[in-house]
Amino acid sequence: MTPIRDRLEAHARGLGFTLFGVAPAADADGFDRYEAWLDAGYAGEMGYLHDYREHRRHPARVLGPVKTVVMLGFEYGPPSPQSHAGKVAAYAQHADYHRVVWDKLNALRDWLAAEVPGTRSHGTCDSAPLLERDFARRAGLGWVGKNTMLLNASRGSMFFLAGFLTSLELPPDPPQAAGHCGTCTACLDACPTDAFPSPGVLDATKCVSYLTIELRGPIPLELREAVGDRLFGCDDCQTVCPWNRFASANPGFPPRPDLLALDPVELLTLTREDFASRFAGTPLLRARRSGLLRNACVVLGNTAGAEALPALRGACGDADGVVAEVARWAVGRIEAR
Ligand code: B12
Ligand code: SF4
Ligand code: SF4
Repeated sequence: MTPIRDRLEAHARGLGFTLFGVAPAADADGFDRYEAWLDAGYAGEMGYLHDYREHRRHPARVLGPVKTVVMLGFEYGPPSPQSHAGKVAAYAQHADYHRVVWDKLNALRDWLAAEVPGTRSHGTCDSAPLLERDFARRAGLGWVGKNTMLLNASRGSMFFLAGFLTSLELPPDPPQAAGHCGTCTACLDACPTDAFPSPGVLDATKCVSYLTIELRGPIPLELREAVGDRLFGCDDCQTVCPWNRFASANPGFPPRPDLLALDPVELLTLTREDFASRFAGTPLLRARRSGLLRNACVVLGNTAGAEALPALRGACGDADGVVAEVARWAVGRIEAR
């Protein structure tokens, strides 16, 4: 009979995970790096990374009887073209991946429990304190590039990672021993905000992804211009990476046409209720109305002409102080042009 490891891999691939590797449930190799990164202040306001800090040392803090950490990759592929200014990062042009990936992880858990009764398993994708890139490297899925992405030599980096922790003992795959960045520095050179203090280390407080998605409150003045036309997230350190010539779209996870046609001027007219219904089931909800309208003002301040002024002047009176302040900044920028 085919070994359970291979049957599990076949089942995971059938569910749409194109990358599969097995790591032992051991201390995270990168835990010291993680602590140093937090202590340097690079996590900014992402308090959840400080909470349960110690839990990331060993996966047993997530699932007590864990013996094996299976790491999986689910591709979202390169960005699709959009009809207006205001780029949405490739991963966010689709339905919210969390629900999609969690459903697949639950299906994998149920399948394994039926195959090997008594097994306990728990799947996670951003939902548990697990250093996902660290375990992915350990499971042989790829190396950590100078842009800090987990990169695979046949698939690039445009995929989500998920961890499947199980009490079943499986033979581990060899860890990825070496990186394949060589002398390349394309990602470091392309970063619009110069967010890498050194290769392989990201100061999240400068990263456009953090500034447009995670940060509540105003984007620091000195970084607004560099945000450019990025409305939600950023892909620059991935799109310039030569390994992403191998990144491919996932027919099982198509982009949502409405997210490819977002108009930052129109976004400024969204009420709280409109925002909730318009973006239900999408990753953009994470920025909340305040964050998304703030970002729309920054994009318009950087790219638009006088045609955006009426909407921006309307936003100057927004009850949300963050939106109102950035709208005034954008009006000033357009008038100065
Ligand atoms: C916080 C976070 C962010 C922060 C900080 C990102 C960062 N680079 O640290 C912000 C908001 C900026 C961010 C942005 C993005 N993110 Co994010 N993010 C996370 C999250 C929740 C935690 C990451 C973390 O702990 N960072 C702290 C640093 C220190 O840890 P780390 O990056 O994981 O790196 C570890 C290893 O690489 C290891 N390591 C590195 N080199 C080496 C070498 C050796 C020898 C060893 C032993 C270990 C080692 O050390 C580190 C500590 O363990 C993870 C999900 C998760 N649970 O892991 C998603 C995650 C990393 N993000 C993801 C994505 C898709 C993105 C974006 C592409 C989204 C976008 N388009 O806007 C950008 C990419 C920006 C970038 N260049 O990283 C994916 C990445 C998939 C992949 N292929 O790598 C993840 C895994 C989410 C998921 N479930 O798929 N993100
Ligand atoms: S996602 Fe954009 S801003 Fe963030 S590190 Fe990469 S290139 Fe820089
Ligand atoms: S762009 Fe070059 S240096 Fe950066 S991750 Fe890709 S191969 Fe490595």
